[in-house]
Amino acid sequence: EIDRQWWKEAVVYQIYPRSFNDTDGNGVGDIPGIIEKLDYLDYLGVDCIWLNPVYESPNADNGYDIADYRSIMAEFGTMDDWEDLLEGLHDRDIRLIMDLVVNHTSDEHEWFVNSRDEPDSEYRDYYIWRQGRTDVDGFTGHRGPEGEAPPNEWGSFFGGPAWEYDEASEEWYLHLFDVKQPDLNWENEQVREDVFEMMEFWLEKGIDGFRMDVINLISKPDAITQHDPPEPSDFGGTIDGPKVHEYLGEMGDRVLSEDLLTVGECIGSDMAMDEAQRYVGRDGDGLSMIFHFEHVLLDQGGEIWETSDWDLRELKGVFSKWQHGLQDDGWNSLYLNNHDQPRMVSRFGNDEEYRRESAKLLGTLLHTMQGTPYVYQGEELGMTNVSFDSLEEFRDVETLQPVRNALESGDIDSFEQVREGLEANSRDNARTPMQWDDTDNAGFTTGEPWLKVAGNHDEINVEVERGDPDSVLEYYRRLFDLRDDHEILVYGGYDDLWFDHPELWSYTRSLDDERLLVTLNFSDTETFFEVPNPEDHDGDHPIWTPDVDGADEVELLLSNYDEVGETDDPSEYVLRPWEARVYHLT
Ligand code: ISL
Repeated sequence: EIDRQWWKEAVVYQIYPRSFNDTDGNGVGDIPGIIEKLDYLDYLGVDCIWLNPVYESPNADNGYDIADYRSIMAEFGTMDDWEDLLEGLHDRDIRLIMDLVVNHTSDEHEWFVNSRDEPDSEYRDYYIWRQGRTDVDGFTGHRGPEGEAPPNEWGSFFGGPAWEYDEASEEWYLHLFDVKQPDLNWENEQVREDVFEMMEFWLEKGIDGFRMDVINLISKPDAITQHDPPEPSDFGGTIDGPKVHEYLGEMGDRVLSEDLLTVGECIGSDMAMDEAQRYVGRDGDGLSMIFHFEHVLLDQGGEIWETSDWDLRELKGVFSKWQHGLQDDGWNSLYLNNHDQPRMVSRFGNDEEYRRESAKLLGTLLHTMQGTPYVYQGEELGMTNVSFDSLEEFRDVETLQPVRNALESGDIDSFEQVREGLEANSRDNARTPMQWDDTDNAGFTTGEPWLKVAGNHDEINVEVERGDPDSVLEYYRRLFDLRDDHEILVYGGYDDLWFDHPELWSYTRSLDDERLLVTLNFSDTETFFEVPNPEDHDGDHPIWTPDVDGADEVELLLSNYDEVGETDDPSEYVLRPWEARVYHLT
């Protein structure tokens, strides 16, 4: 029998408030701006909003550096505005999940201010302070006073060392991200208690769950206390650290319940399925789902400006692994975009000649897998990556800092040298203002936008797409409707069909006697599809052969090209460039 949950059936829409809609003309989006667009969200038909951090913050990392967990960033509005937003969403049957950022705080959070300035206070141990090393000859990295080396050689995710020296106390604190994002010490029971109370504060306000930022980094390995450090940049045991499940289990017992949507962001390049199940399985920590990174790392290189070639079979392999891995125990999140990722259509599709087709194809993929789809603002319009003419046009710390470091050290000579890579990879691609209309600032602000507006906003925007039956926007609305109408899309099992095909991604979904057949042509050319002969199949995955003649009803549920005959034989046909088809067989 099916284990039904609202969060399995939901489509989640992610709002990055800074870039969504500005009502006061300061060039920064705000909460009243989201309220102004409630009817848009209602028309769109999404079920839940994930709101990126809106808490008080000095914005070293756009709100992921929180100075006060219980108040709203003044730039975004007030707590009253936030409460109006929650009410407006709930009135429209849209739920709200909040970003929970508890691996680190801002260095301006009063816990850290006390921790740094009052080394004898109870707050010292809220963060991770260590002595430096004096006995390291070969160390070539950044050193503290008198040549002291940091406690170990970890580098920050944003470039440079992960330790910062404090002159007053002559110790170093750990920051896996920016120097203004000191890591909390989860070993300290009082830290955990304060975090859980803060979560209760928001739950009592009526929110429907949490998206948990880098939650698999909260438990640090013993290595940070040892003077035999891992290689530079090797975080070793920080990922899925030794006590992460103990801490999350405690959080589960204390504050979480099954009716909440909880999604843990878990960084890392290759998670074993039994580890995944410790987070989301029946006997796991009780999270609804996690965000893993395996698919979005396929085209990445070592540095922020480095890319690597990806192959469709690798992408299929990642999805297939997770589809099968959590099919019977656990649940998947489905995403290609978020505020940290370049735009999917520029990455995995063709953002020029086949922008519409490929945006729809990728949307089809995300909404016809087993799991909960996450749609990031602008994805529903087919928004693309942007071009940046100089380093000054970027805003993101993850882009700016490593490039500045590399320019300074001479590792690179100029912006031009890394421009192409940054244009492919930078998180700022995702953060350009939402495109509402074709006016100068795309209807986002009457002021000067905090980050440039994409040049193509005159053709890609809500106003032109709304009501246009061929638009990406209207197609996304159909995808949401389809999930509402067909339980098989939510709960059906997944099987690969013709897995080793280099350009075609085809699979089936099955629930009782019902079948779906999905075929996606990931190429600029026509590609022939036929249901493969099971005898030619290597047998890695069970294969289902649609008995087309035997089916009572063959229905073309969805296609991203309009002229497809409903009577076309679904067992073999030619797919046009970036064509996607979903057949329903009963
Ligand atoms: O790995 C990344 C992109 O592929 C990084 O951009 C990102 O830092 C990582 O995914 C962790 O992300 C989360 O925590 C960061 C914050 O900057 C991101 O915006 C957030 O989503 C630190 O809080």
